[in-house]
Amino acid sequence: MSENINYLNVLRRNVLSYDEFYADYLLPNVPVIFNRSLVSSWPAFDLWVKSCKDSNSSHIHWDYFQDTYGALEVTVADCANVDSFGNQDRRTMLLREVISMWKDAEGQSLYIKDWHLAKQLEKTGSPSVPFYSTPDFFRDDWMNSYYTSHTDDDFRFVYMGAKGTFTPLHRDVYTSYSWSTNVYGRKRWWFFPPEQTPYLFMKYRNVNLYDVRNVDLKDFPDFHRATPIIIEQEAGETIFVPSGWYHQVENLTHCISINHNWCNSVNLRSLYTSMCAEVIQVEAALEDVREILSKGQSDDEWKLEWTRIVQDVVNRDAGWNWLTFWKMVSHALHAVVSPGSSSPQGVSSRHNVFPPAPANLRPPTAFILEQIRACYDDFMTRDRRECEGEVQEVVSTIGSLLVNPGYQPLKGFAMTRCENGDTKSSCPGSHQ
Ligand SMILES: O=C(O)CCC(=O)C(=O)O
Ligand SMILES: [Fe+2]
Repeated sequence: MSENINYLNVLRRNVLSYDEFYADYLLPNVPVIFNRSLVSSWPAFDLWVKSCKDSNSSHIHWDYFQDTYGALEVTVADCANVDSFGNQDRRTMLLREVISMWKDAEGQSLYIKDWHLAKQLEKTGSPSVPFYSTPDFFRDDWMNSYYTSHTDDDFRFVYMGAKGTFTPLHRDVYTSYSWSTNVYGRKRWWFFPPEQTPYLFMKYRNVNLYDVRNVDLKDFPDFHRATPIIIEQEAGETIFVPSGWYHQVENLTHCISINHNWCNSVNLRSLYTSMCAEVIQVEAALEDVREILSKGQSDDEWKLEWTRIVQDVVNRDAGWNWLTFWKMVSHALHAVVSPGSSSPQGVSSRHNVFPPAPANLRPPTAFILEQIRACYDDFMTRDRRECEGEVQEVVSTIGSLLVNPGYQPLKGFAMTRCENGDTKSSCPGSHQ
């Protein structure tokens, strides 16, 4: 493994315009690090970190964490223990329990991950100060815009761990992007461009490498061909993690970071493809269920039930399915073609903490529509049973909006029926 020098000269950049970020990093899908000026207005730096002027050093403001967030639940990964699926063991603890262990120099392998702090504070209506805001480059974020306004979940996280804790090699969920800002401490990152993904997998097995610092070349014989970008991220710096790049992260000191997983029109096709792959995987795993279902029922009955079961399992396994994907797209598309109007049909709205990005902080409208249309057109070629019920309602609206951006769906959109009794999509270009 040798370091990839091709990207290094463009990696650290001062704050740019959105158009430069879009052209130089989002579209080519390559990483970049921004300096502290991107996030200089964040209260977290003052609230969470105490500077000692005399020694010109700083440390984590533990008392603030204890007093303000101590009673909150956090998910803690134990970096020293791997479960039977090859993931770090996870458990739920109160923040104050973890901090008191750290104060006693215990629990050095514990790493607080995926802590939904912003969501927790919003839920409890906490009067505490908002600790950060999303940098402009990352506001065109369809995942958080949809999830925060329509579900109880989100992809906005805080990470906190002692020196030596780490996140094993992975690709972000659904090939989403991430961005990650170090509020305190230093991290080392390894980045592998997507074309090097095959070097990170076992020969003949669909298992990726766990720790790039400890590789058995008998199991991963092509790993020596990999040329990762290795960088050290300082406090205050923000990293953009492109879509589909495998990466590993190690905390070189005690660290606190804030990160989001996110997506938009630029990586939408990649998310769509990852959903198709997830469906294939679940179908293969449920082959015996398929056999049982197919016995004694008409083709149409069992196939519809089978599709529903697969979508249900995809949802439980990956955290979303076609319905969520298309609702998210619908939410974003609505904001592009008819900003200011109410949410699309089939989607209930609630308090909007993450509004869709304004036009100057997103790609050109024609590009956005083109990306959605590509996914839509492909979806229309898939088994029509995936587009039934609520999915059909949402996808129909998307189809209509793509053709006629001023389209206003009627309440209770009617499904048409084929002569043989099948439900049939009434979206333009439906799969028939
Ligand atoms: O900071 C970490 O440990 C992991 C962060 C990460 O994987 C990400 O932001 O995508
Ligand atoms: Fe990641």
